[in-house]
Amino acid sequence: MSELAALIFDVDGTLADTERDGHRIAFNRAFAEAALDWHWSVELYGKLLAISGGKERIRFYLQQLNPHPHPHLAFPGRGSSRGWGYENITRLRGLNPHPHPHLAFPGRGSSRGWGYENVAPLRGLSGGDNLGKGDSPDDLDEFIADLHAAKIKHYQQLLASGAIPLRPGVRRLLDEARTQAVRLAIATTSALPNATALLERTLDLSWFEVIAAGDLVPAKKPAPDIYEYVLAKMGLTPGECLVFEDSQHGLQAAHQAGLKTVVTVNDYTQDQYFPNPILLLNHLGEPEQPFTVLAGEVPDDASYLDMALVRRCLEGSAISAPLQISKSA
Ligand code: XBP
Ligand code: MG
Repeated sequence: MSELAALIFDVDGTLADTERDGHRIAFNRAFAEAALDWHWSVELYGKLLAISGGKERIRFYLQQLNPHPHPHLAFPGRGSSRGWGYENITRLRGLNPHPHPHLAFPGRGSSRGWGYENVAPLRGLSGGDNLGKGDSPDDLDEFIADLHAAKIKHYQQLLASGAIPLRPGVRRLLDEARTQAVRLAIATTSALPNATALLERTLDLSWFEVIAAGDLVPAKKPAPDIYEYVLAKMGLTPGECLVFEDSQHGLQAAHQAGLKTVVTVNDYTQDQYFPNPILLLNHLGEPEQPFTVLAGEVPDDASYLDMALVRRCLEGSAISAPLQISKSA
């Protein structure tokens, strides 16, 4: 059996509840700033979280929900309607007046497919009203990149205002790990500036030996790539590490990389299906704020996750039966 060498943490939803009151608000502010009349409600955003990555999420929204655009996509210095601006989206809307009624969330491959392969059939239908010069998948990429850059700025402003605290037990566990010289790393789907901004604001960047984030790997969670990257960078085997995640995608990514995982659910993930986590908790717990164990085994007197329990988790095998947790759990 391997000795514990490192803890690897997901960021969003695990270190802090960043999604509903952080990323979501930042997306909406970026949309408003770009004069788009898009709004991601708490409920809709919960569904959109099935798509990993902010840029990918915007692309999916454009592709699958065919949103009602505002006449101006105003990015300073870019012109008001360049490339994938109003006229193009309007054209697509006109041709497809009944947007997809459901959020079907197809597999990762197909959710990437906005661009010429989708536009081409519509061009045919438009009776020769071809898309203009400069309308290419590259233009859409640029549009999404601009929108996402604006979102990053708003997210960082939210963090700077102190709007997003750490979840219970996170700071305590990290402190304890550091006193025991257990190495620390981050594996997140979020863009690097967003991850580092949260760490700087709430913890200390220098505590983390590796911060693997965003586009560093081509395939985001649930693909295992980000975890495989961290393991390679640290020169560790999966058996020497314990992962902390909050979502099904995260658990899948870690499992596929062969890593044992503790899951701490939150409002957005509490109804997800978690096959075989080592431990499923509502949060890591504090001496004065005990955790609730949703699946897995802990000693009778354990009320929060400390390093002794972390080591026990690494020794244990995953719980045997896949569990579906319920809201009341
Ligand atoms: C979090 C995500 C991210 C954030 C937005 O995944 O899915 O997409 O919602 O991040 P994880 P960016 O919990 O694995 O970190 O806008 O920075 O991409
Ligand atoms: Mg997460």
